[in-house]
This record gives sequence, structure tokens and C-alpha cells, in this order.
Amino acid sequence: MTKSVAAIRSVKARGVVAPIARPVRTAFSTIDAAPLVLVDVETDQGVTGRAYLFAYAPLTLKPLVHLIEEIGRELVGRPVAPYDLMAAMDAKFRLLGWQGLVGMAVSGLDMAYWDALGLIAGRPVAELLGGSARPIKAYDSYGAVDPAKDDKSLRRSLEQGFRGIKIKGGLGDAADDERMVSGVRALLGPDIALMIDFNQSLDPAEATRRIERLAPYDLHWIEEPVAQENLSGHAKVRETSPTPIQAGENWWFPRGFAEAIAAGACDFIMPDLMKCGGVTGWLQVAAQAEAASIPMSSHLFAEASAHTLAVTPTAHWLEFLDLARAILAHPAEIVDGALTARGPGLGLEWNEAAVAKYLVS
Ligand code: SMN
Ligand code: MG
Repeated sequence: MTKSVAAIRSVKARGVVAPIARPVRTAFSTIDAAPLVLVDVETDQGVTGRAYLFAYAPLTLKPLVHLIEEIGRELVGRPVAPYDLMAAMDAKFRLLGWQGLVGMAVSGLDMAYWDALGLIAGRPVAELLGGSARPIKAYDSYGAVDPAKDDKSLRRSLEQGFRGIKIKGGLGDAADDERMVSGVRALLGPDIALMIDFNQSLDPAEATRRIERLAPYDLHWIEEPVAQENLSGHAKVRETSPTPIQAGENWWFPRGFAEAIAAGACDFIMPDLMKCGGVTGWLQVAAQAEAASIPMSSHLFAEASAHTLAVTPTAHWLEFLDLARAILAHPAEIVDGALTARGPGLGLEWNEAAVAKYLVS
């Protein structure tokens, strides 16, 4: 006798500010702790689907908690059917538009639905989606670094087996970027992939100039060189760039990726599960990437991304930036530079003592 489809019994959200191992210095700010929203979708089958959101700043914790719980209140009794629920959210927010905090709330709920379905089935989400929990190659993601001061940390990443390292540029001038890149390339040697992320900090002309200057260091990709909404600017930089252009963490839902791919904005894409529509949105973006033969990587959310990259035909790299370690009962563990999806579900279980310690709303 098959079980009836699970229904949503309640939705709860909590805000925490969790410590992270190392600050992330970007062109616009330094992230020295992780403001996270923990989402719990309780079902009538005795399991609770979990997901977390990265709120970027403590300022957005309370609004996100409120949004998720208000949306959740209206979903009580609805079947845990991610595709149906996504369609309902599209209709609900059609007039308002769902970029921003609404899109983050909708995407976070979607991840929790899939976690619940995996828990009910007793299987990892990667298997539920028709794939398998297998090692996904990861890169260790840093902020801007000082090759001398960060030497020990960078060498530790190599000892963990990472075959890729990402650093952040755009904090100073082109000479600053070159000093950092040449120092890190000298430390890594020629065979480790080295990526640089400008976090939208340059204009197209300056991006072209800096990419040319960094050409001798064999960078694996140039990430978000210009403003995320400037698709033509991305395409212009890409036209003459000797290095592949990477972007996507700030594009919203499958439609956002369709527009970027049509504009020829980048060589690689890296959806953020919290902005592309959760697991449901990710699957639709992965189909677009396959049709366009575009390698697809993840942004943050390492634990859930290990599941979704396992069923991504053009899977490229998993970003390892360990934001949730402090509040997870079983943090992600890198083995030989790869991350394997943990189940059942997305493999997320809160360390409730730590949640209580870092709770803010
Ligand atoms: C990034 C953005 C926001 C927080 C942490 C890191 C960065 C990345 O753009 O690609 O990791
Ligand atoms: Mg980035």
C-alpha cells in the first residue's frame, strides 16, 4: 500500500549568525560571519524537511524569517509537491515579481520540500532525482588573499586534495590583482585551477584591461567581471577575453538563465540554489546548460549542491565555502578534493545546541 502524498503541517524559520572559519573579503564588503535562515517544513508523515538560506547580512534575517513563515502559513495542508508548489508561487508573486527576498524564500522552501521527500523515501535527493551520491570535484573558495599571510591556509587546501582555488579581485587596482594572482599561482604551481571572482566590481573596459593583464597566469575563469544585470557587458568582455567568463550566482530562476544564455553572457554558469528556484529551479537550469553545452557549477550551499550537481549533465565544479558548518550536526566533509552528497534527503540536520547559541531571530 503506497503512502499518501505527504502534506505540509507547519513551516518554521529561524535566523542565526554563525561563525565561519575565515572571513571572505570581497570588492564590496568583508563577510566575517554567516547570517543564515534555517527553514523547517514539518510534514504529516512525521518528517521535517530542512534547508538554510544565506541572508548576506544580519539586516535581512528578520524579513526573511517573516516572509518564509507567512508564505508557509498559506501552504499548510498542501501536498509536498515541489513542481505544483513552484507553480503556485509563480502565480502568487506574478504581480509583485520574485527577484530578491521573495525569490530566496521560495527557493529555500523548495529545497526543504525536496529534503522532506528524500527523508520520507529514506534516500539521498541525488538518488530521488535519478542519479547517485558520488564525489563531485570541489574548489576551495577564498576571499581576497595575501599569498604570504595565507600561505598556510592555501597549502592546507592542497593537502585536502582540492584541485581548484578561487580568490577575489577588484578590491584595489590592476597591480593589486596581479600581485595577488602571481603570488597565488607561484604557490599553487601550474596544475591547480585558479579562479578569480570580481563580484561585479568592474566596468567592461576595465574588466577587459585587467583580464588581459592576468592572461599569463592561466586563470580557470573570470567570475562576475561586471554588474550581474549587464548581460551585454558580460558578452562584450567575453568577446575578447582569453579566459572563460563565469557568472550566474545573481541570476534569478530559470528565466534569468535563459536571458543570460541567449545574450551570450558567459562561457560557464553557476546558479545559486537560493536564487534559481531551489532544486526545482536548478533542474530546469541544468537542462538549459545541457542544451547550450555550458559547464555548470554551484554557488555556496555545498551540501545541497552535491545532490544537484550529481544530476547535472554538464556538472563542472562544486564551490566549497563552508558557511553552515557551525550549525550542522554533520558538516560537509571534503575527501580528496571532492564532496559526496549525504542522505537521506539533503543530509541536513541542525546542531540544536549551536542553533540556540547563535540564534538572533
Ligand atoms: C560570494 C558571494 C557572497 C558571499 C560569499 C561569496 C562569491 C562567491 O561571489 O562566488 O563565492
Ligand atoms: Mg562569486
